[in-house]
Amino acid sequence: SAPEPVVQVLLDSDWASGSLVADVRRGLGSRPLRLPPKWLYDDEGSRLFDEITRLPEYYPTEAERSILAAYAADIVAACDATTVVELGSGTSDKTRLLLDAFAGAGALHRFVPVDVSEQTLRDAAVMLTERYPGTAVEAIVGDFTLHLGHLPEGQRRLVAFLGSTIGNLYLEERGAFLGALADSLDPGDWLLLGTDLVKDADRLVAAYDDAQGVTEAFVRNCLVVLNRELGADFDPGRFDYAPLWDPRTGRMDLRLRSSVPQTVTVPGADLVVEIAAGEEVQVEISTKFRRDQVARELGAAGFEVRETWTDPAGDFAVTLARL
Ligand code: AVJ
Repeated sequence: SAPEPVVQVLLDSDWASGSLVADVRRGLGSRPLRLPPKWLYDDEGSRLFDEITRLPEYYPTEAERSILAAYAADIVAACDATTVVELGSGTSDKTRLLLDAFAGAGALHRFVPVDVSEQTLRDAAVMLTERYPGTAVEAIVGDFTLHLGHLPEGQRRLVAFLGSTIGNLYLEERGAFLGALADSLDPGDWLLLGTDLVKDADRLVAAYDDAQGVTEAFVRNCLVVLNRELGADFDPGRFDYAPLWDPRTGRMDLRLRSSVPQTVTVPGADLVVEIAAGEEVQVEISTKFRRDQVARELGAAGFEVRETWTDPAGDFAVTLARL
């Protein structure tokens, strides 16, 4: 019979427990109002995000895929890893380009996908076990900001953090994350980081304000999550979608703006929130980088950039760095 993937569960499968309540208390209990983007990815949110990646305006997914398709063999040749860890792995769709190259070179001894979504991860782990028969698949249901200390040891590791997910973090959070990642790795281990690059404002705004309104539905879904998980009484119709490109911070800020003064109760977080007309809830940021900035932030955490690949248009970068 086919080998079984190993799945280690470090997260409570009950979404309403623990960190959602803490995040909501912190984010909606102070100003500016804020919700961490992690909670956008329930089943419906994951479905909507998948739809986003196929929108004509949303270039990052295709750009990164084209980089991995063109340079996966170069990435394998440039590093000496035999364990690949993927943070925020989802379905590991694009990652298969990388894994195929590692497996083709006989260098894929172990693959460790890490994701908060248990079912997606279990399904992916079964699929990957079948696709890479010589590879031990050791999945971790966990949060990449909390569970870096649980990464398996014993082989040279490459940690892949793709999709510009790092752009969801604020500058200080990126510093803390990269520092914690460096702490959990050994000197000589590798990081493969996907980052979306600064570009024309019109293209950036279009990528987050698509004509079909899929991104708007994705951002609004966070209110539905809070209503379901914490018994909140958000009326999504009383908020307008307000995406904003800030060239000074290099950020797309995705916000919901209250169109009326309103009182929202969130029983599960023991919270009553008075929201003024025009007041915004910050739901997600998507940082856009310059190449020197990527190198600087990696360097500050102790990583040394070895090589950077971009797509022909220069929209997206994949950076290989060594600790
Ligand atoms: C998954 C964080 C890379 O920032 O582009 C896409 C999320 N949000 N459209 C991004 C997202 C709205 C996406 N990341």
